Amino acid sequence: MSNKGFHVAVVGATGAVGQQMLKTLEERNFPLKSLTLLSSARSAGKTVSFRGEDVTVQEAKPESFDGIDIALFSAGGSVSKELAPEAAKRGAVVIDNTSAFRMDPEVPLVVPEVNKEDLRDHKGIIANPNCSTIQMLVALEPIRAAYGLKKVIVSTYQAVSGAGAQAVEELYSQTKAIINNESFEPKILPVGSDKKHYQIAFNAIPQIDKFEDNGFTFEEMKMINETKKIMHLDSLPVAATCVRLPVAIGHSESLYFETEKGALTAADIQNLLKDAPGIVLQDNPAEQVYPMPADCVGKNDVFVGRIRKDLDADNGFHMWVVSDNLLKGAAWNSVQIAETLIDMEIVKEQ
Ligand code: NAP
Ligand code: 12T
Repeated sequence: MSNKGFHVAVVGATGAVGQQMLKTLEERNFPLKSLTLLSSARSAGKTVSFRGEDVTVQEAKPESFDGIDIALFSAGGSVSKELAPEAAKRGAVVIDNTSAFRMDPEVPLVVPEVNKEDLRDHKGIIANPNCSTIQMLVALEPIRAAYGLKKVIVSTYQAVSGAGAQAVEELYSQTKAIINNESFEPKILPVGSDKKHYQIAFNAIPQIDKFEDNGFTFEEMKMINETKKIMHLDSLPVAATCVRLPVAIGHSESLYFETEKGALTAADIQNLLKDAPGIVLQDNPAEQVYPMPADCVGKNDVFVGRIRKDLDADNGFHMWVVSDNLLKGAAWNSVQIAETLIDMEIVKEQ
């Protein structure tokens, strides 16, 4: 650690997202005065390697946040509801990865490529959007800014790591059991279900998170409501269908959108996205070039391809958007928010 920088805490440091947060802080050479790793009592006392040193994980308590400048939360909604206000009260800026505060009007919900100016309004807690929302909005924002958006329809193909380390373990163990002709009992997926669990290996489950009364799942409603909030477009029509696939890492999305401006071609959209921040364009059907989750693992970018004009609807386009759900979808977007707070001098060194 150094004399310059910030006192940072990571809550949920032993989890699938927390581990990627630590890797991202290392890779970005984040300016750290100290690093506090927090978890539940289960993992307290374990050591985790950071920059070649062993750091002991501690049980998260309100007092854990005394003296902390920036707290990255990724330990589930109930932990955030209880401890994020405690951290904020002690002067930390909280960047929360759960859905606990995302729709709170007092809490900025931020994708830096889209709405970093909203960070200036924070009151101690900033929310990191849902993973599927983030990658969709990185791809849509340049189109909104240049041509306006009239409508968005998205279908997702989501990786199991979005549902935590236990869900990844379930995919591996079920795959092995099926190959070896052994019996197994689904226990984790779909998340949000307290009634039934289904096979994920060699399957596709059209439920992520619990069902709402309107027939949409909570994951689908997160994509719909968060998009309107982040883009400041309360009346933009958005619809989503979220599906879990037996992929370990990397969410894919089939996106349909209509622009306000007419007479555009697929080339216009490609030209816009090829130089846009946070995007890598991989779009060359002649060479079978398009994004796939296996290629995006470990990368911070959002990959876009298969851009084509709809055959019937005026101003309608289709595209395919892929990103590492644990990085831009979670850990990297959170650390990027922290870096942006420092760049914009919203958080200053003491
Ligand atoms: P995970 O692999 O299951 O890890 C959960 C982490 O939370 C572990 O470090 C665990 O510590 C800790 N934890 C659990 N209960 C706790 C408690 N009472 N007090 C303190 N720490 C506690 O899950 P994950 O995939 O990393 O996801 C964690 C959370 O991040 C999710 O619940 C979700 O809210 C959020 N998330 C957001 C996105 C997004 O779209 N932006 C994506 C994925 C996840 P132990 O080792 O002690 O159990
Ligand atoms: N249950 O919005 O299961 O924090 O993939 C993100 C992903 C919750 C969230 C998942 C989830 C979130 C999942």
